[in-house]
Amino acid sequence: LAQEPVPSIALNQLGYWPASPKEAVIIGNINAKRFYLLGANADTVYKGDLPAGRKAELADQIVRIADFSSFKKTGRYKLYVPGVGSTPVEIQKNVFDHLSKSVIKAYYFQRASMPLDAKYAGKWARAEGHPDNEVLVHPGAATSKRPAGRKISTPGGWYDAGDYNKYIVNSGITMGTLLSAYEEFPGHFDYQQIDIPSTKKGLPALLEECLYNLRWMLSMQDPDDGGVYNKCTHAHFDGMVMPAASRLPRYVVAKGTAATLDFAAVMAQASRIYRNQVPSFADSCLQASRAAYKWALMNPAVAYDQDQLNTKFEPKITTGGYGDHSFEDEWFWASCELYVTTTETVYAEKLKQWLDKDFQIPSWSNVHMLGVYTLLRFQAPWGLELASRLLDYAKTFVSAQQQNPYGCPMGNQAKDFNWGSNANAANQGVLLIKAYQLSNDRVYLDAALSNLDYLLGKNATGYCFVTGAGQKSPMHPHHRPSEADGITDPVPGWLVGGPNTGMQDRCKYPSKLPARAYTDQSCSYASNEVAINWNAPLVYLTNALVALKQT
Ligand code: G3I
Ligand code: 9MR
Repeated sequence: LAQEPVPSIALNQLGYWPASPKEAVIIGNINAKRFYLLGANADTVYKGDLPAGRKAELADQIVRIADFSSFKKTGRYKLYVPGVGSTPVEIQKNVFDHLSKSVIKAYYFQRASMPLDAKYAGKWARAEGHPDNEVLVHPGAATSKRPAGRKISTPGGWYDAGDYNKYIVNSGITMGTLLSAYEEFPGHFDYQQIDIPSTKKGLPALLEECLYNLRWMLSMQDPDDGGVYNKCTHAHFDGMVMPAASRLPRYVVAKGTAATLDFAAVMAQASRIYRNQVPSFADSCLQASRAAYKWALMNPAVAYDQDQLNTKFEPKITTGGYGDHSFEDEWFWASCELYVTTTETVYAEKLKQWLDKDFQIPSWSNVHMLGVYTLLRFQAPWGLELASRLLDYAKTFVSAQQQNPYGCPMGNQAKDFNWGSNANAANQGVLLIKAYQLSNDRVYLDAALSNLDYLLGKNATGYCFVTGAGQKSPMHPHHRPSEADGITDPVPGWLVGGPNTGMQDRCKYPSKLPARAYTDQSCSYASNEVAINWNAPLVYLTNALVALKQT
């Protein structure tokens, strides 16, 4: 018999802005009719009624929302529900300030090909891993000028996730999201101080960190034809070892259309952003982008199909595939970025073909929306139409929020809970921020905030899904350095994948229900891994909120 779950309180463990909606979710079949906010001396500073319980189907929980939005006084309180217990609540204007930096700092911890110095990395200092200066051209990627077994150099960049491989497709959406955050809120990032090494005086921390991955990406382009390799990888996933202990051969594998167009998009965007501060780098980016786009024109639909390649070439490669088979979204995104950067009509003509495509929250396999965001940012000719469609789309998330038992847009449908579901919540947040900027209607901002509440603890699992943040956060992410370093605390600032109905690993999950299919065990790569593309929308969301200051 399933045990009756212990009643609990799920809320944003980092806290709430004084001016924003404030909700906690009381989970369980309880008798209490009221909840209380207690001050430092256990004095009641606020009390509110609890509504009747509501069944949350996707978690099989009875939930009640404790709404204390009208209480606006800053301070540190306890939320108390008789028969359930109490939990701390913070109300401050700065509740997301530290988080907005630590989710960026996370990328520094992920750097390949350099040691992490204790000056920056603290107790997570470590030796260099993967110099990647002698990477083999895999037979599936061989050309006459770069035959199989030729050694090339492709150092630096960030490890993708809990593994030590570097994938262009996933770097694409990651860079697009991070660079877009910068382009939307330059004033905020220009003054942000983050403790990472500086290579260029005056370069904002976010751009400094992004530069590290952009330089790696540039080295993944074949200078002879402009095509871009899908990944720099071991043949197989490593065991749970530190980077320096992972020494098996590295390969660059087949070029592909998705990788090459994602690369073209990112480099076109980078060439705008680094133009003033690092002009020669900006020139190289634009040149690389154009060359990649040309390769794609000649190779418009080359999928990376790892199973297929493994029937033809040795060694077989079994690391992440990121095997995308539809390219319209990559064509659109690359054309948008090149159009905005160069204003050349060829790119405008191209992107027009896909302007009418339905909107979807971005994912590594669907980057269409990144193009839309860029067109809107630069007030491209189609801006009005796109803006009104974006607001219509954003409204669907607002109504999802109104229907959701936990009060967030995230999690009304089982399909919200796929591999990396937490990134859906963050990407919905990014979209809602855009809707807020376009309309100035606070309802969108509040919906974005409520998805951040979801990620920081107001969810069916009660976890704050970011390492090192909140009272109950993942301690055993599927992240090789965190697992192998002998340090109790995982590397901080990382969003884990989150509940995943697929449960594709062989871990034991406490529940198989969509909203609760999460387990804080390092075996759980399907629910508890970290990844650069999942952190990126959280970087965007948290920094946008801090920049907008509607506290
Ligand atoms: O495309 C199908 C769709 O048609 C179907 O309706 C749906 C229902 O399950 O599945 C879709 O495929 C999913 C695919 O992602 C595309 O979204 C697969 O089930 C799912 O298993 C697959 O998960 C990917 C996972 O790798 C396994 O390949 C994740 O998106 C992706 O984020 C993850 O990425 C890994 C890298 O390979 C290696 N590094 C770590 C990284 C994070 O876990
Ligand atoms: O560690 C790997 C993780 O980064 C990937 O997301 C995941 C899915 O591709 O695979 C993990 O590796 C596992 C492999 O697929 C199966 N054997 C156990 C590996 C975990 O240590």
